[in-house]
Amino acid sequence: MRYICGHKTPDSDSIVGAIALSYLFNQIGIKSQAVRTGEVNTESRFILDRFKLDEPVFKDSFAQCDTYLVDFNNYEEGADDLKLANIVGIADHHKMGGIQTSSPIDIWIRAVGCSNTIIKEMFDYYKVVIPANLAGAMCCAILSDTVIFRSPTSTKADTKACKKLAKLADINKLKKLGLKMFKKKSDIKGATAHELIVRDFKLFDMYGAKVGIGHLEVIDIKIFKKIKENLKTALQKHKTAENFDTCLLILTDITAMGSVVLVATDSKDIIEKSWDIKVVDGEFWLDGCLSRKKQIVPFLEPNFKK
Ligand SMILES: [Mn+2]
Repeated sequence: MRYICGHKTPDSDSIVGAIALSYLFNQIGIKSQAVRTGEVNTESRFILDRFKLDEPVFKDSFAQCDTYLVDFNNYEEGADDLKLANIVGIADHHKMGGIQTSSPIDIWIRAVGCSNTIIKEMFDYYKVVIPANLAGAMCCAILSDTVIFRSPTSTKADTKACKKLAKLADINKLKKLGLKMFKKKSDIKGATAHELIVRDFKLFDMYGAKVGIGHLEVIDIKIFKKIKENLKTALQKHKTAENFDTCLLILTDITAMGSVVLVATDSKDIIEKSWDIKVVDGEFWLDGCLSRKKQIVPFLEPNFKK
C-alpha cells in the first residue's frame, strides 16, 4: 500500500492533494490511500462537504511504509518517524527541504502556486480523467493557495489548471467560490488566541535559529482588532514555551493586499533588517505581502546566517 500524505496541520492543498493523488495512483494500478497527519481545517471541511469527498484517514506513523509526500518535502513538517519511511515520491511547490532516500524516487516539484496545479498535470501525463467532484476540490485548493490568483506565488500555470478544472467541475463563477471559501477561512469565532497562532503554523531551522511562522488570511483584517493584544501575548508565550528564537504571526488582509506581522523574538535587529522596517509595539506592516513562502521566509532566513 502506498500512503499519500500532506504536511502537519494540513491545509486544503495537502488534504485535496492527498485525495487526488491516491485516486490517480489507484487508476494506474498502484494501490494507494490518502492520509493526513493532522485535523481537517474549516476551509478543507467546506471543500470536502461541497464536493462530497471522504476525508483522508488519520495516520501519524510511517516507519517502513511506502509514502508519497504532497505539499511538503522536509522531515520537520511530517510525522515524527518520517525518516524511517520509504519515501517513493514528492509532489510539491516549496523550496527543497533535505529529504534523503536510498533509491531513486519520483519528483514532481515546480515553482507554481499550488501542488494541485502540478497534480493536474500529473493526471494529464498519465492520461487519467479527473472526476467532476475531484476537479472541483482541486480547483478550490488552487484558489486557496494562490489567494484567488492574487498571491505573488501564483503563475499562469495555476490560472490555466484552475480554469480547466473548473470546466470539468462545471463551476462558472471561480472568484465567487474563492471568496466563499475565504469567508470560511476568515472565521475566527470561538477560537482561542493560541489556536489561531497554530492554525497554519510552520517551523523553520534558520541556520540554527528555531523560527515559527503562523499565517492567517482573512477578507478583512479588522476582525483582529479586538484580539490583537491577546494574540501578541499568546505569541510571546508560545515562543517561550517552545524555546523559539523567533515567532511571527502574519495577519493577511486579502482585500487590502497586505499583512500585519506580529513579532515575538530574541533577534529584533534581524527582523528589522530583513524588511528594512521598525518593529513598534511588537508588530509591523508589510504592504503587498500575501505569501509566507515568497515574501517572508526568503527575506528573513539569509539574515540568520552568521
Ligand atoms: Mn501548497
